[in-house]
Amino acid sequence: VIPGWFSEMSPMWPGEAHSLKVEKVLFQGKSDYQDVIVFQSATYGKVLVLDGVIQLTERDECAYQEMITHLPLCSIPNPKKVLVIGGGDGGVLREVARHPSVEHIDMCEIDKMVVDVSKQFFPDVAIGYEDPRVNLVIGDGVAFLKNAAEGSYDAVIVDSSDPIGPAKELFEKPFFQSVARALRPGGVVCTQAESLWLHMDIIEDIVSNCREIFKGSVNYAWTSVPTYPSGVIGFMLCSTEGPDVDFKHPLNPIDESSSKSNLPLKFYNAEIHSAAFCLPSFAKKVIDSK
Ligand code: AAT
Repeated sequence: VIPGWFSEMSPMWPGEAHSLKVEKVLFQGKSDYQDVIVFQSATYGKVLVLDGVIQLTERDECAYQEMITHLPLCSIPNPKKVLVIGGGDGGVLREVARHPSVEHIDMCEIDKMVVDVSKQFFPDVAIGYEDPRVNLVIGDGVAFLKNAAEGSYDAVIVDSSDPIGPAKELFEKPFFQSVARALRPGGVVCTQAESLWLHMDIIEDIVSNCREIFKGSVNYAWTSVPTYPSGVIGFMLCSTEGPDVDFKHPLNPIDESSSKSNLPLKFYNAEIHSAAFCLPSFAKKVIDSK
């Protein structure tokens, strides 16, 4: 460990550790679920760390939050009711709020400390909480979905941490089954689905579970996030049986002129949406064969 630097170490990426120079530690706490740290970095703005793992930096959070939100919501006409699991920083809420068709957003985050710390240190991210359509529930996403009314959501976005710690069950088959149950016919889900470079085994499992459960379409997409392990992160995008969803050809573009916030998109556009589904050959072989 180099003094003055944060190194991201985990058994999920053994033998490597991306490091950021720390200017100042702004917050350190322990919640009921995890260790929470916020620090000012030299080159990526403020950084939120849970159990030693980077959740977001101010500089590159757009690449993740915009993609995990707009890949599903721009793929269906008129999304009205949306559920977000995790995402306590509020960034996904900020992005969902760009869609004028949305009438109601439920959000279930397990850790209230993440919500409070984000409001205090990441106002440009936590701005998502100011939207009047948001209903925040503090609780476990697994339990929330078990109790959700059948067929009630147009889209579910699972902005979850890695499968070590409180998010473990969010990567397992019963969870995907309850997501499918909560979606309307032709509804869509987008889940955080780890790195092509590091986690092909996890991705294989998710893909085979999803092919059994989701009778619409099942796709993997990815984006570039320099401060996530290996610099990339992927998403599992699935739809339930019903009206066809062609994720690769978005039909519901964001009309930035109608957006309530004046903030322009930094990363997402229609071209990068389609491109996100192009996979390197080594991954295509595995994912297509599942
Ligand atoms: N948008 C920032 C990126 C994240 S945040 C993941 C969130 O999921 C955290 O706030 C965490 O508290 C929450 N969470 C974890 N488990 C559960 C659960 N069971 N129910 C509800 N919320 C949960 C993801 C970063 C990805 C990092 C990649 N290495």
